[in-house]
Amino acid sequence: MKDTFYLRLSALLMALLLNASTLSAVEKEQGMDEMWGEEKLSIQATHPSLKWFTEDKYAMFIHWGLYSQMAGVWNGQTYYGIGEWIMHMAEIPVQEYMDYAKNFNPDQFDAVGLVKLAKAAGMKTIVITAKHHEGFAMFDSQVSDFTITKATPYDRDLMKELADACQAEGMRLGFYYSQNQDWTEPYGGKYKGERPAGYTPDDFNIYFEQKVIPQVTELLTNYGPIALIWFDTPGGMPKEYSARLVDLVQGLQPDCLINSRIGGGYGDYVSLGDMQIPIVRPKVDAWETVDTTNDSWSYAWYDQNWKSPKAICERLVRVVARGGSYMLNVGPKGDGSLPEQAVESLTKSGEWIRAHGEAIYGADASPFDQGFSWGDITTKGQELYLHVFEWPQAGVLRIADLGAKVVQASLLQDASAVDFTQDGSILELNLGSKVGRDLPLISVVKLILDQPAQVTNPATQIDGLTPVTLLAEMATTEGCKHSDYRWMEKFGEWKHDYFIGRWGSEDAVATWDINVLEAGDYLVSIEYSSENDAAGSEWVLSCGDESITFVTFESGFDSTKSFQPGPPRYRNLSVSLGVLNIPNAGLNQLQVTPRLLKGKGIGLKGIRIEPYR
Ligand code: H79
Repeated sequence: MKDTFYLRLSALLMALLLNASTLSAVEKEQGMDEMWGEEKLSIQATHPSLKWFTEDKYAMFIHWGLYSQMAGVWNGQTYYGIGEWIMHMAEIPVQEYMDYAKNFNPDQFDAVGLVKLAKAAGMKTIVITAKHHEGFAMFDSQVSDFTITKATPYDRDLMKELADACQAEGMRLGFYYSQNQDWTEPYGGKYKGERPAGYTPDDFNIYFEQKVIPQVTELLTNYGPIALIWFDTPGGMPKEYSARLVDLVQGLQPDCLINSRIGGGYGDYVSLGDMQIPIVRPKVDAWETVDTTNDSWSYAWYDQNWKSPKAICERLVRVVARGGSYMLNVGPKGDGSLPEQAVESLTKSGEWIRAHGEAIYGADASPFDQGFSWGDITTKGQELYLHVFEWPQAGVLRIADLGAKVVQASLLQDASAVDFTQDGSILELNLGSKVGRDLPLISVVKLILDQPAQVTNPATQIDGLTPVTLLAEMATTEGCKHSDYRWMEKFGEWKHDYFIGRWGSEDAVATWDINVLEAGDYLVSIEYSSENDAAGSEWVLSCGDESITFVTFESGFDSTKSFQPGPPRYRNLSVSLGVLNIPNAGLNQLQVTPRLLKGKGIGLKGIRIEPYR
């Protein structure tokens, strides 16, 4: 049952539970994918501005609004989750929320300082919330009184200051604009108050004409060149509105890019699901991952889950290596200052990023569609950059089937030579020991090849040195299905798990292509979840004539169910299966098939293969 359909259904039920009083019929029909515009993966990357977008790679996202001043607290109670949703979470009445603007006084905001921080972080664009779902304009809008200049004690147009600072520092500027949801606007999507008498869903048109069109016009008229306009949650909004926005943006600033969450299948590039870093290269031309420095998008006093500088660098590299761009969010406090930890992690990661900019900016995706156990690869023509996240034990790193000869290998940090051998298809680099060396957060090995890499064998490489995890995303399936399981640990903070499930019969099979660099014994373990009715299922994991038979157990589910609405979150079990002999090096297939199926079988998340020594 834990499939996408079920999840859509649960998202729908969730929406009904939380929102029943204010949802229109159209809104009730949407699922999460649609709400995020995620199913729109067919976009053609033709806009000329995609040139800078695909070269720059890295942008700053800023979530800042009245909710930042609340910091996750309403009436003395803390609401855990994505902070910008506090109006929804705490069910704050519209008038009270609007009156709260009196408390917004961002006298610590320093536009120049912010732009300098983004620069130090290695970012090339800033995209800031001009209006989030709360409906509050963080700019001086003439068509609403719910603005920073009219509803707060503060009277400066900070978006103007930010625009000027960006201009002065050579930083691109973009605006986030919630075009569909507007919780304080009587005709807006998901209005949180009582709809006016005689309301029909068609009245969305009034909101759209009187607020969205004029405000987007203001944003694209009064703030100089706008690189990007970032729309969000189009779900339920008829396609014509998206089309009108496209026309408006193109008419006002033809160079301005539009993300896919404009809805209706429009947009110049694809925004993947929030915080989603793809394991396998997405089959789209231009895309981005949006992510946060901690968990919440907007400032929340308790949220200390800061990504480390190294984690930020790794996430950027993984996105660039899959061909995408990365936009990382910070949430300023209500007074406009930034949490110290955000400044620190951005500055420290920025030092690495700028020092290794050659391997990031303007770089192309890895010639392999997936990463490696030790790290990941970016390229520029005949140059290959190996980003070593995990320094290999014994200092040896192996890659097979590059389809080119290595001419030179060196460390990017100091251009020191790296020893290598290339026998047949296997390249072996000797990085040496890391002991006693002053190494950067991530060491990058630069390879110069005699021609651009030509990978004809994209199978996952089992290098015989490091443990490799074959994830569900990398498998092909027959009679079973890939599923994306999402859950929230705190409100609205979506986590993803991918697995193979819905095993239809004992003929079903999941297959991983593996390129085994060294024949021999491997220790195999699997990670899976299992509902009670699938417990006692029996399975065979095989590679050619060699196999291991095993039985699976109920994995139990997490108690977050009682705290958050939504489907139960099944726990994953990690179980060691035993030793598997792989007699032949080269291309092999690793397969999992049920031998005795109960229920729909397990949710298979991954298989770990480790040299048996
Ligand atoms: O701006 C950030 C989020 O506020 C915004 N997108 C990022 C960039 C966003 N808006 N909506 N969502 C993300 C999806 C959120 C859905 C949820 Fe819910 C809100 C899940 C739980 C609360 C809606 C209401 C769906 C179920 C209940």
